[in-house]
Amino acid sequence: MKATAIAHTNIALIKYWGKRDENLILPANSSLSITLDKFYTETSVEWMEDAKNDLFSLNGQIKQDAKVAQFLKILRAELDIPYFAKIDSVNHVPTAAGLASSASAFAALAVAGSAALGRQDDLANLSRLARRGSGSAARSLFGGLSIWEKGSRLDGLDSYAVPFNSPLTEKMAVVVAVVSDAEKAVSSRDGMKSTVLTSPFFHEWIQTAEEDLRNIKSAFLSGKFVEVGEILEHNAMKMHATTLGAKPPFTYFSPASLTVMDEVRKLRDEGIPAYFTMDAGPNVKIICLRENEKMVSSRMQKLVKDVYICHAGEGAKVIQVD
Ligand code: 2P0
Repeated sequence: MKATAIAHTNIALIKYWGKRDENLILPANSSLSITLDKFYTETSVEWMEDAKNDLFSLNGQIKQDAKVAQFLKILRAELDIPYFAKIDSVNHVPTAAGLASSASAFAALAVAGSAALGRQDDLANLSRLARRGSGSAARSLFGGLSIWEKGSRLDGLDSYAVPFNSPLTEKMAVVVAVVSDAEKAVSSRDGMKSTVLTSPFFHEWIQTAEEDLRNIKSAFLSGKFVEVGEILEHNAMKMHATTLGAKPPFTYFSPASLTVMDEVRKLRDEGIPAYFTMDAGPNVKIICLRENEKMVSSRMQKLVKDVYICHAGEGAKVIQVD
């Protein structure tokens, strides 16, 4: 009754920002992401017939984590199992990368939790399960590009991710410019909630995000990188604009994020197609073609401390069953 799984982090190119159901973690809009090859979480789950409580360790240290505790309750209900679990999780995400790991964490936990019961859940089901831990985790089930369909059902059964193929997937690089590894002041969960409740821009964000998704899919299918880049950058900036309209207003931009964005614009002026995106923190991810990744990375190294070059990574998988 023990299994180990790995899942990689992902970066959204069309962002998930806002829930239509907080409890079931159902998004207000569909999103599209690329799974990264460099950063992943490895998690083993052992369901223990005699245990009186769950035991969770992260990077070798026992931790109390409310989101993990809640997710284990959901796993027990969904997988129909009465036992508590022993969970050992290791994040292969350098702390200095300042990248959120909840996507890889809950994807790995869902996959290992199911495999430890000897179940053969399909990927859609595992994606649905992972979503209950953290929305973006639904997308980490798949390698390359993945689309999390928002679905329309109240019970969320049609809200899960599916893989999406493009001739660009293997040609692209994601250069992560680490501006800061500090804990974010406003968590994505709280930030999203406040935006939904108070930002007058939220409605427009949702309307245009669906349009962005349609357009980026078509650009990806026809292999038009510049179009992909323009859409993803605009989409990210619109997401961040909603936070300035929230009450109280907040932003994930830091002065250094803006400096990095300026440098990306300069690269474009010089003829290098490179585009930026940002998540619920100050680090900037630059999407470019592999052929330009070294140039982009060396320009970023002059501005920030840490830079990582990533490519499309693989989907979540079971690596051991004991
Ligand atoms: C995304 N983010 O699409 C967006 C863009 C951050 C900015 O998904 O509340 O940790 O656990 O569902 O998945 C981060 O939010 O939030 C996120 P919950 P999650 O990647």
